[in-house]
Amino acid sequence: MATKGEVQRKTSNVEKGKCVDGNWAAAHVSYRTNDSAFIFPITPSSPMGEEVDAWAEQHKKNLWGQELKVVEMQSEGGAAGALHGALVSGALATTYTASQGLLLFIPNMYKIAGELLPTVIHVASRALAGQGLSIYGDHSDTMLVRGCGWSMMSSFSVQDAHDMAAICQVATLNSRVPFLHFFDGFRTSHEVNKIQLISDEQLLELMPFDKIEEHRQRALSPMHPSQRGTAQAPDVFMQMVESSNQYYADVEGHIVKAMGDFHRVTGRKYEPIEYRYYGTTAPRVALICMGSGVAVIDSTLKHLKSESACLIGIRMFRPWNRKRFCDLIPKSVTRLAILDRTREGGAQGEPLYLDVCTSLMQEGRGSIFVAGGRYGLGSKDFTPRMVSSIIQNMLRKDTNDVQRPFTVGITDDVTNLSLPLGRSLNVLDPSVTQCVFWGFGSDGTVGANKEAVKMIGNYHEDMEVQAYFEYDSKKSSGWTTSHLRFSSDVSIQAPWRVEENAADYVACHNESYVQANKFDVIKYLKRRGNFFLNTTAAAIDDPEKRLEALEHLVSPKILRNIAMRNISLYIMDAVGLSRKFGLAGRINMICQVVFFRLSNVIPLDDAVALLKATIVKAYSHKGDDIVKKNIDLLDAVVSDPNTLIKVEVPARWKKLHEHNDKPYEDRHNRLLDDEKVRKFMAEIVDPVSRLEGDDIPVSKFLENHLLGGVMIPGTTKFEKRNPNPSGKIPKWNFDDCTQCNACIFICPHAAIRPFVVTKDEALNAPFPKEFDTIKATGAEFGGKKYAIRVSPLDCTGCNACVEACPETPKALEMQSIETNKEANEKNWEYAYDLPERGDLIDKKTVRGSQFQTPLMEFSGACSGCGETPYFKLLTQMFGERMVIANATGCSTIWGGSFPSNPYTVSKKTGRGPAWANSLFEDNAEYGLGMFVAMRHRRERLITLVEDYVHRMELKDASQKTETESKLVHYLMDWLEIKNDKSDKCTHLFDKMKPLFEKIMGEDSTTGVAIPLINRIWSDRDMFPKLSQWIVGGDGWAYDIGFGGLDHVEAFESNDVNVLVVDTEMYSNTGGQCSKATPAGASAKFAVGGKQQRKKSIGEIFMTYEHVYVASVSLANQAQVLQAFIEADKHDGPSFIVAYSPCVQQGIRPRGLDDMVEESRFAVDSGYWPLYRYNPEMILESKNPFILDSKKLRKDVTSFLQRESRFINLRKKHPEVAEGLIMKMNSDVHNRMDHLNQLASGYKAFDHEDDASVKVLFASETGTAARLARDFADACVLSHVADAMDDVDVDDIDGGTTVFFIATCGQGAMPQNAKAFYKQLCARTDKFKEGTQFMVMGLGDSSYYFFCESAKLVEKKMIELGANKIVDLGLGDDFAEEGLEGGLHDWLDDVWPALDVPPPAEVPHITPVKVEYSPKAIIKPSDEERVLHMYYQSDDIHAKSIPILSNEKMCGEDYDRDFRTIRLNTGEEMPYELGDALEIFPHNDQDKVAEFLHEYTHDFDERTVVKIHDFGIEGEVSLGTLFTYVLDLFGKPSKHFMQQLATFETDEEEKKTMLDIGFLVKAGKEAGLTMADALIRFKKAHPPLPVLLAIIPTIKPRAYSIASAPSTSKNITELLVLIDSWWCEAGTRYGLTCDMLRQKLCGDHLWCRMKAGSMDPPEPGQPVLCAGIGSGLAPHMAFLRDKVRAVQNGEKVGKFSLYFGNRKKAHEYLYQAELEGYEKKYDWFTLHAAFSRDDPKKKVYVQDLVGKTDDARLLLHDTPDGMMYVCGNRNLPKPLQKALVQSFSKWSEDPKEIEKANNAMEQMYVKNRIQQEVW
Ligand SMILES: Cc1ncc(C[n+]2csc(CCOP(=O)(O)OP(=O)(O)O)c2C)c(N)n1
Ligand code: SF4
Ligand code: SF4
Ligand code: SF4
Repeated sequence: MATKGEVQRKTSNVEKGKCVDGNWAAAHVSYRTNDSAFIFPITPSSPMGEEVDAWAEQHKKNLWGQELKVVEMQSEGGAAGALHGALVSGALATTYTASQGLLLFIPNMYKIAGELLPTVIHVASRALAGQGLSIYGDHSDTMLVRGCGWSMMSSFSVQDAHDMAAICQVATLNSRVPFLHFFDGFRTSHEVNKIQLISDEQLLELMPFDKIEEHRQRALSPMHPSQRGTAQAPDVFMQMVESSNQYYADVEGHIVKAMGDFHRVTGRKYEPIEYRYYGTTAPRVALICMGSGVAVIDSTLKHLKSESACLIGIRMFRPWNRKRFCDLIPKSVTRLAILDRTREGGAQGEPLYLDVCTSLMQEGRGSIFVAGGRYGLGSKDFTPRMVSSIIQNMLRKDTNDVQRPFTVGITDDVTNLSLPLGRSLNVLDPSVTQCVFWGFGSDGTVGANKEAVKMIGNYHEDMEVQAYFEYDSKKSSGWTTSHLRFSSDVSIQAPWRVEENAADYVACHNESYVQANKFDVIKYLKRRGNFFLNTTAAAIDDPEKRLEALEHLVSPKILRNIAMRNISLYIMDAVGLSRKFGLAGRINMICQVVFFRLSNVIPLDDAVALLKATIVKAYSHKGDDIVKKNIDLLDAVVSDPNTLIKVEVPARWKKLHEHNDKPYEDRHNRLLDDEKVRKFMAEIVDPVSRLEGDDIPVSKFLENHLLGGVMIPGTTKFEKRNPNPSGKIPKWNFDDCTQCNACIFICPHAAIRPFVVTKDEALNAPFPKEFDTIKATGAEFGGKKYAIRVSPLDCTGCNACVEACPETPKALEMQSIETNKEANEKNWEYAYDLPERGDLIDKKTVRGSQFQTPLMEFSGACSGCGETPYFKLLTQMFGERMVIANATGCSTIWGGSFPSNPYTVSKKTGRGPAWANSLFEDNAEYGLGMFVAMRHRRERLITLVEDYVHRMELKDASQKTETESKLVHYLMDWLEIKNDKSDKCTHLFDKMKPLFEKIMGEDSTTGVAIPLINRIWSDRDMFPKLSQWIVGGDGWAYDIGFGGLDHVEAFESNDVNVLVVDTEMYSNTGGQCSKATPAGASAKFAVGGKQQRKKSIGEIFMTYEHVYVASVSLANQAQVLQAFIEADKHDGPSFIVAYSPCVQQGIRPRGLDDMVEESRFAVDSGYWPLYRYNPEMILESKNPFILDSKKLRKDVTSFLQRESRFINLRKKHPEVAEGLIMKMNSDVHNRMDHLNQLASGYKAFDHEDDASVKVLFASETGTAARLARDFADACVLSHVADAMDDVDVDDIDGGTTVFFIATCGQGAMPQNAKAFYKQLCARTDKFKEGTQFMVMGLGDSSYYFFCESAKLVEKKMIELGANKIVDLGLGDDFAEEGLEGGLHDWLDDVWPALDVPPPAEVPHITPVKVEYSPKAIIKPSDEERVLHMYYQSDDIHAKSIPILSNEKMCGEDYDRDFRTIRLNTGEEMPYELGDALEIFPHNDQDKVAEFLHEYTHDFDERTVVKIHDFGIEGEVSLGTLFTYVLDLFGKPSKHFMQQLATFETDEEEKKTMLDIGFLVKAGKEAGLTMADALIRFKKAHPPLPVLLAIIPTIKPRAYSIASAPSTSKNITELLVLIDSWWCEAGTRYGLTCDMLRQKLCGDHLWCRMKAGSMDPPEPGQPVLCAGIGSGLAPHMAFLRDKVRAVQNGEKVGKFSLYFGNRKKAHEYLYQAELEGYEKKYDWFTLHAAFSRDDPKKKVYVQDLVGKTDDARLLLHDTPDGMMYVCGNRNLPKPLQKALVQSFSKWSEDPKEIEKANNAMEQMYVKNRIQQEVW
């Protein structure tokens, strides 16, 4: 054992001491003594591979003058095979590995040993994944390979790791037996220590060159051919195995000799087994141990000068020499404690224990009492105190009292194996200075400490140093601790953390750690020690105020301890200082100055000089400016003693109450309503998060049901760890927000969310003023408000949301977290608890998806991580029915680090993603296993359900309970929809669940079915249609897991979805190269730049043809969403590869703050193409490949310049980089050409000529793109549709172009058309003759800027001389028939204009699934149930509401019928001011019966059918279906006629049907309905399933509400015009009107509440309302609300009402009420206009607006005045004119008019004019 004092370290023949860690030490020898290394990253051994790779790149030479050939393999399995191959070919080869990696070596380890191939592999020993994954150290991996036939040598320290590497190398060459050299992962591999290095000359002196020669001569060679690895029969195999025995017998001799030679050359002496005893008499107890534990025991015994205990340290574990071992046990020893750092469940003892026991038996020492113990699993700290407790245990008088087996380091209160710990024990020499530093992940503390240790160690020869670092499992922004020790007197052998009360100096670089409920940072500090705190309190000049600030900040417990223990407290505002010098956040250097000043380890001046040198070295590559700033800052801190303040600790701190930190459950009371969660948080999470997890006893893990590594979901929401070094969070500027939710989509931490809230909820917020809301757009959100809120304590300040906001100006900006801090925190908590409302909206749009609560939130990923947004979206889309198999990688660390679980459950249902990780290499197989098992279980469930249903159907009604009948119904429904990939099955199960429970809980009439029910129940988890996801990083998918992944994708029946988050490197292990790393990038293991291009993995899977493949990026949110939906829908395997910006890529200049921009650059430059390959399209005879990013908009070098991984290579090796970048450039172009060819698809190949019509789209949400693609498919002159930005304006010159253009927000151009439009505007040259075009615009007519983008493009095209061949098409989202209505009309003109036939294909009809039921009649109650099911289905959500009154307003005989209808909507259907009520009408039953009788003899209104559509699952009569569901008496559309015509055989009749003239005429003359058309063209006679498909369903009609909820909460008043029209056959009524005019008080209506399209005014706002006819309704509501406000004493703004109707005498609606208000209130002005009173002088509303001043005064001159317009479509235009008149004061000056016009337009832009028109 090489310890100072006893080892002759300072011989003349050694290099100077060097501060290195264990990995470096082993790698340093290994590099020089090998030819090649086959590597693969795994913690904690990866740094060995990284070091040797870096040295090779620097052209360092091995002993033979060559560079080590370093080859990274795809897995350790691969590395093992390659190692074997290299060895057999005569190389000196090696590898570095650990843990799971070592397990993958096992088969080859047997081979290598069997073939007696000499090698030394180096293992940083680590735990194996079992119930959980641990990257930390123990001997589980090495002990598992002890049977492979390798010699195994253990190192105890960093010096050993270096020396043993050399000794093993010599011994293996001499013995031919392969060697495994191991040292403790992290404890030794990452501990920095000062060691003596062996020089090249010394190594050369040791190397047995003759043996190397022999090894080479034994190699495979055609010069002397031989054969290896033959198959052997039983006759010879055993003898061959036994033939190598002698070699094993000789190994020990070779080791001893190598150690002897090593001693001779270096002066350091080692033994295969080491004996230590520091007493003077004779020991009674011996402790047996391997690894760093030996050093702990040794230090303890030395300190105790123990008389009773000695130590036997095993260095040579294999071969095991029992004689050597037993001979070392003194005769006096009667008891042995054997310490294993591994656990073998179920074995009678661990490996070392077993070897010792058999040795004692065989050497005649069986009388010795033996106890086995376990310690230090997964890097549990092993300390002198534990050693002492082991000795105590062994010295118990009676052996029966000795605990055996035993454990140390934990409290095992279940099996009671653990030993109690005695008092703490400081075994270190007093000369050792101990220091602890608390840092914040990535703040540079750890790096600075590493530098400091080296600086100190190198300062003078005698200075000994040691450093050890700890981190939490967060990917960044977690805590770090650095444990440093220094001594100039003694060597430091102390492989354990600095212990409590032992440190001389503690520094806390993050002030949040000292707050209450955080860490006990000063527990390490000894009495009178120095404590340094970096805090903003230090910036306060007034000492008393400073103290107050400290008292406010620091936990009373810490303050009290400081005072009680006479600790010297120093503070400095390092953050403020660094900011002053333009180095925000870079505090590490100045904190180092404080350390040197207070610790006195070396003179301050010298330290500062050294620090400056470090600065130059570290920051030179960032430019002189940065170096200067750092040095200036350093000088400022050194020269100004006031920067560091010594705090006069007040006596009052002694009296502070120590225990006033709140327990966890109090702090999180709001969230902890589940007892199980509460207990888990209090007993497990709380101590772990305070870093007191070591103290949790075993029982607590069992009590919390964590056995087997199970963890409860959703715990990250409790952490609130404020992971935000920038101190900034986004602020929402709601005025500029269009509610697109792009910001929500991108947030990596789910820390920003949209909330849909009621007005009351907004008002009840803890800080209502700060709870900004705007009216939620979209009819789904009836009366609700939209609010964006940010969680200040979860936001990482990454800026991604701001960047993603498409508006100009942005509707989000970063602001200090301190602004409105409390309000923001409280309002977030409040909003977080509000009801989830995602189910109100279709989640298949980007906007809709983001209203779904993410079921993955607040993960531990780096700020701005590009992986997490994809996972979050997955949970939003499929979260309640998804199962995830996650390959080991970053996503398992941020996604599953105990006890932080970001995967959570829905508050509403308790359901959420089920997540599990197996390993790195087997994830695809693991996920497939899950899928196969679940499919199998589901098939069983289906059989059981079918059996049950069948049995129950055989029974008559009297034999079944009502519950059973109901359940059977539901089960039948489920059987029908069981394969529907949505939440439908889950919802159906929710309905069945109580029925199951009831049946199982009560005596059933059908006893026989009960066992069946129980069996079904036991598989109930299979009722939902699960979505299996297999996810992981590129390292998994491209490399180690590729074989498995390929196998899973290869089979069509594997309905699994794969998501690969491609960071283009192994991010989790620190950024090593994978096959996804592109050529030209430098990464670890490829520091010299990767030479090969990355594999196009998507294309590989496309070759199977049945795999859905997509390549996606966050740059195009709609495409990501579409790919996810398509992948899930695809019946077969899917594969999505997603570009994921990562901190390891070194994005410049702002790191991951630029994540969105980075993604855009990657796509725009073609670096990351976006595409989808959907096999389902083949079935529709369409090209399955769609290239979603066609055009290269940027040069690829513009992307490469943004990332360090490319830039660094350029700096280091410009010529290499140049070549690689050129290669990348040509790769990108070739790939895009190739993808473009695929996208042109077979349509292009079918036609020799190029397409003569170009189809282009501008699409924000994907709708315009979809319509354009459908058009391109249908049009024989076009091939494909492209985004406008994917072509140049020149490309359309001279040709025909068809545009599909959407408009977003207030008239903005969609993202993917902006560049094209810019080009168009910049163009001055006219288009060539023959350039022609047409535009289909898509928009929402409730916006002023309806189809604005389309209009702009059309205008520009015309200006540039292009010929418009079809008028602008207007697809209106707001229209009843939706976009399609306008589209169909437009298409009618398009086909003739292009001179092509309309698409020949038959309109697509999907028949409704319907079958005739054997039942002759259906019970009315069953009909009722079905109707309820229909109206309450997901798509409808209506309620049955009673009518309170239905009164005519205009007198009985007046020809127009205005009515007020009052409904008792009650509490169940609350409404907001300005809402509308939608009423579902139904047909007349008699008319329906009449129609059916006339239509067919095959069925009539009584016929019972089973149906699975329209949200109905079950049996229903056709009478009911045609009466309530189908709009049989609606006007037939052209589309309906086209569909009907497909069933017509008579060509003449068909022609008539398709003749639009016929439709118009028949409508006019007879008010043609669909029923009429079906009878008229009776011969077409579509069968029932088609009939049900082509007749549209009845749509509700919306009526504005005239009452105000503030005065009439439960009663809703409608103002309705019973509209009728005349045709030649007589008066016709609209369906709803017809129904309403007949409804009486007490009748019920099916209704649902809908948001009005206008955002109601606040009482104080000035308002101008203009309405005609029933358009008065919302104005009445606003007015009534104002009146209520006045009655409540509120101040109200002016209200001016302009109302118009036909005749004053009859149609002055609400006349008395309005005139009453006018008289009473001076703030109210009434203007009424009647158009038919005087035929010569028609007065309209707009006339009055134009003539009066109100508009100018209330709107133009008052900044917050609002205008509301309600009436028919003809109203807004003349009103706009009237506004301009009023605004310009009737001026005729064009300038004034233009000004007024602009003011009016601005009002629209700012949403100050709102309208509801029909
Ligand atoms: C057999 C095995 N070898 C190595 C490792 C170490 N390891 C864990 S995660 C990882 C890299 C993961 O990279 P990638 O799949 O790209 O995912 P990312 O971390 O980038 O998300 C490695 C090498 C392991 N866990 N198991
Ligand atoms: S700054 Fe980053 S973490 Fe914070 S809300 Fe925005 S996207 Fe989310
Ligand atoms: S407009 Fe900006 S702030 Fe508003 S939802 Fe969209 S991205 Fe978010
Ligand atoms: S993928 Fe990159 S950015 Fe994301 S957590 Fe891992 S290292 Fe951090």
